[in-house]
Amino acid sequence: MIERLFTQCLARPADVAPSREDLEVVGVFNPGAAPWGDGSDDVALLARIAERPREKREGYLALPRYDIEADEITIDWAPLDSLELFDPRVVRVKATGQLRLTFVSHLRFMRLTDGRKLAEPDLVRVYPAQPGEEYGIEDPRLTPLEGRCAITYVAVSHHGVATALAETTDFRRFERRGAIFCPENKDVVLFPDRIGGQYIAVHRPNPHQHFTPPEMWLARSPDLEHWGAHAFFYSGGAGAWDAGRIGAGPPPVRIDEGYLLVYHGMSSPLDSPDLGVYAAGALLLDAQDPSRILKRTPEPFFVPTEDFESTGFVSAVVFPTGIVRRGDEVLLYYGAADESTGVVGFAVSDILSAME
Ligand code: MAN
Repeated sequence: MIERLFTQCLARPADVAPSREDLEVVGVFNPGAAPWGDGSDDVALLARIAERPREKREGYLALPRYDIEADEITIDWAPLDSLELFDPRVVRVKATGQLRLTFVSHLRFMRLTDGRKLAEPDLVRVYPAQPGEEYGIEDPRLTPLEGRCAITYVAVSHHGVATALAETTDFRRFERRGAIFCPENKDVVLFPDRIGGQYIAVHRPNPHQHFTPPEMWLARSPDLEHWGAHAFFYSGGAGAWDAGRIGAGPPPVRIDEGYLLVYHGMSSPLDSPDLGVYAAGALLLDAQDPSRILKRTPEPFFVPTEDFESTGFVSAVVFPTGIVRRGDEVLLYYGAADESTGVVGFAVSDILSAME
């Protein structure tokens, strides 16, 4: 493992105001990040805020969701014996066999000064607004692209987990452009440049029939809305640290040697009750043909070590979703233990030297 240049916890649930007094924030995590772009060292974050009701009812579990028509969070109270509980985040409704979340997420724009200090934690709130978003909007990735910032985000509903596109030019307005990858597909990130005239995305289909563990795929588009030329890209080998679950982290960044793609992985298989440890590795991709993997870190270079990464809503998770390059350093913005947001610095040269 390589040395961290610094680590800082930027925000915990207690630092964030809930949407309503009867709700508690259980997570401020998995943020997208981009340079503010006004000549300062400021960074824009778009963080995921997960909430659930404060009230507890004996024998019941609260299943929050967003009522799109009423434009507010509403709670379904489910008798405990009607549910299968196997994960702090998701439960299965026995009668239908379908999953529900124990929280509902929205997004908040925030401003960091110097990339490391949370100056404005509550600039603008973005709530679910479409039927495909009723169980929440999650894990946004920000990609500076052709003078604006493209946003890919996860839209969860009873139709499943899809990925949608939005864009912003001022880190205040969130202009939706609709679903771009149908369920089940998330951890979608965009390359910051067109390559061969086309936009490129890394995506992570999650097949219901498990002929394979989850894999990362590449797709191409002329306009960011129509995606095709789907091709397998990368998955961890049998028994590897990234064999069980895998997905792109932040969008790839251009460095002299090609594109650096940071991704998350975990060794436990999808249907295992053991959640294991979420850690991050990196791939170096050819700049002209990013489907060519030039090098990779055989082991994760970023694993949970700090208290706020080791203990939380889901323990032992570092989940990078934002990246800002500063010369030979990258700042990684990440979800810690599915609860807090951190920033960590690495030297690009150290990441490259850990690769084979
Ligand atoms: C997984 C986790 C949760 C998330 C759901 C739906 O269970 O990543 O945090 O809410 O998927 O996206």
